[in-house]
Amino acid sequence: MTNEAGFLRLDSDWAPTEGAAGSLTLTLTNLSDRPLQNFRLAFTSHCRLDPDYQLRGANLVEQIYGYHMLEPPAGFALTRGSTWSVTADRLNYALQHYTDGLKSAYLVLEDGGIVPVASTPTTQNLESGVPRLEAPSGSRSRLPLGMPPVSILPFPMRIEVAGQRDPAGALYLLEGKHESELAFNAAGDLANRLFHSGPPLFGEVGGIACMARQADMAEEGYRIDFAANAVTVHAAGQKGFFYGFVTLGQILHAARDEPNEFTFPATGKIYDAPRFAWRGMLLDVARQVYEAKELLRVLDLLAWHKLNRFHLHLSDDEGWRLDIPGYPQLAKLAAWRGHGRAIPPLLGSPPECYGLVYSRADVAQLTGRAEQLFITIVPEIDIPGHSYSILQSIPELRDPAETGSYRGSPKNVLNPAIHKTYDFLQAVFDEVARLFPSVWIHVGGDEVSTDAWLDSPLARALMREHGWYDIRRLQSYFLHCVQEMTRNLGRRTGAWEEAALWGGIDARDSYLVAWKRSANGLALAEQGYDVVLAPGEAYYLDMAQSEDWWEPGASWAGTVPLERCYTYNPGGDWPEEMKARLLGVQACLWGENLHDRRLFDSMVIPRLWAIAESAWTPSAGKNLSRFTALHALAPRIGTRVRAP
Ligand code: TNX
Repeated sequence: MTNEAGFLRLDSDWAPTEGAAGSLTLTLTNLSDRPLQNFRLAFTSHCRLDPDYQLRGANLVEQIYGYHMLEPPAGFALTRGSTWSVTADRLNYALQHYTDGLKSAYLVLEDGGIVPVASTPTTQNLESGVPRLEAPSGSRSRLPLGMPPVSILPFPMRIEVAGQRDPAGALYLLEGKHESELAFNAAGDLANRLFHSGPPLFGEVGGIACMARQADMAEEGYRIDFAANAVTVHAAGQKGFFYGFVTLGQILHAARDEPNEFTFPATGKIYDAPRFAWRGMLLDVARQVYEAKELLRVLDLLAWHKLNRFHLHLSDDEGWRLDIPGYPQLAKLAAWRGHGRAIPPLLGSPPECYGLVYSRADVAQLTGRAEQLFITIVPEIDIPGHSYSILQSIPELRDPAETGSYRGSPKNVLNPAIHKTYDFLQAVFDEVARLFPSVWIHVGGDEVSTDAWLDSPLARALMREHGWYDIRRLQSYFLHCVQEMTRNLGRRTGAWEEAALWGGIDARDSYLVAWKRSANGLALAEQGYDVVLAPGEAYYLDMAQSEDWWEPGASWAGTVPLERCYTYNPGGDWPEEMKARLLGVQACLWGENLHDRRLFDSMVIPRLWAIAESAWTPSAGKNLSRFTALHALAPRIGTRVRAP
């Protein structure tokens, strides 16, 4: 690697054009001390050149998703201090935010050497600006009148408290049995990991005495009685005790940090139980890389807000994260992107090798921590679509007669007519089931371009054999086979809403996530499926929070400002008789726009806490101004929030 970082700069600008997706102009400036010749420019972006693109000033050498390699006209030299401009007309969509544009770039020299290029965020109409990295600001509002001065998020079902106690001492367990002790320790360890400064919230002696009493109530419910000498938590078992102690930890934390506004009550009661059994978050660890220790931190944040499902999206076109016995190519190739590798740099990744494989020890650590926090990690292997990384590393899974690409993208769909596909999947699900105790295994099923199978003679032969005329029938055939595998492993199948189409998977041991639009959830329930709602227009944390160009995020589902996220009422329009099919809700954080990790906090917080409140608190108990006053006290990723 030639070390000339900072000496080559790539600026990019997007200009809208009428009736088309606009044009993107790239300008490479040579600020180095030597002229450049015989080079190629590679860049990654979210938007792509459309199949009928037009380029001015360069030729397209290669394109794979948002990876593009351009070549200047023959004989072109980029002298010192000069610039080279290229304009691309016809993109695959009209850009809305800077994150739709360029994410990384580099040069490839004639001898194969790589030169780094600093790419600046894409502008719109050459208007300067800076990406918004921080959460939308605004000073913390005060609690609305009439609200009890306690800080609990998600807010409990019913609360009647009064008076106040000195919050200086820690909560300690004066009296409890094995189950409540475990729960107390789990809540205490959690609080210690989340809050490093200040005296601990949970301790062994001193401060606020807690007692735990077994009671007949819902598994995750609890009741807290506040009295001058002690606080008593009633619950049916560990989960309820845990949530009760977390509530006490939150109350104490706010009473110490914001004593003018919040108190630790002296008397009264809290009655609490969750609205939904499924309170989740999806994290896309395929498009971007998260080390196991970062995931531990996410688990802590989920647990502190009583979320109980962590959907790990472990595979996608751009990456694969597990080592599967018998298929070493996955850990060697599918897990990595880089220049000249089976998967090129994508979505902001550099020319150097970028990726990660979770070891068995990593997964054991994650599932162990999740169990302590009463979270189920739901693993997802996204098939048959979104499988480019698999196919690039195990080419035998392609029909050799399949050719070309579709709609400008490489083929990324597993072929249901190839026997080896099922041997492969059996090995994958065996290992997934060995690693993850979750009763649910999510198998994807979204966005399958069935065009991919049209030119596969093997796929056509399979259709003839079954007398099928519609190629899409193959998708449900495939998913049924996969469901059979997960069933034989003693697990239930999760999938995206498309798994209900064309002869959907068996509803008896599955659940589907409705993501395209909220109304689809009810339609699935009417077909007999258990449903998790994760509508893009309200619960996709990768959506931008305003229309501003400098706001990070995607826009296919519109913008998702905090208010929209908070006020969405899951199942609010469902008829009563269908509600039993609504398992709950989940936030989804997809990774296309998250190569800059500084964006994580502002994309996730506070919108995730808004979703946590809808997942837990009865809809009549929600209150946006109370939420706005409380969420600023919540911990963030890696830092403790300071009161403004
Ligand atoms: C749609 S949600 C997808 C993902 C993308 C996401 C971006 C779903 C099942 N598929 O592959 O990352 O949109 O918002």
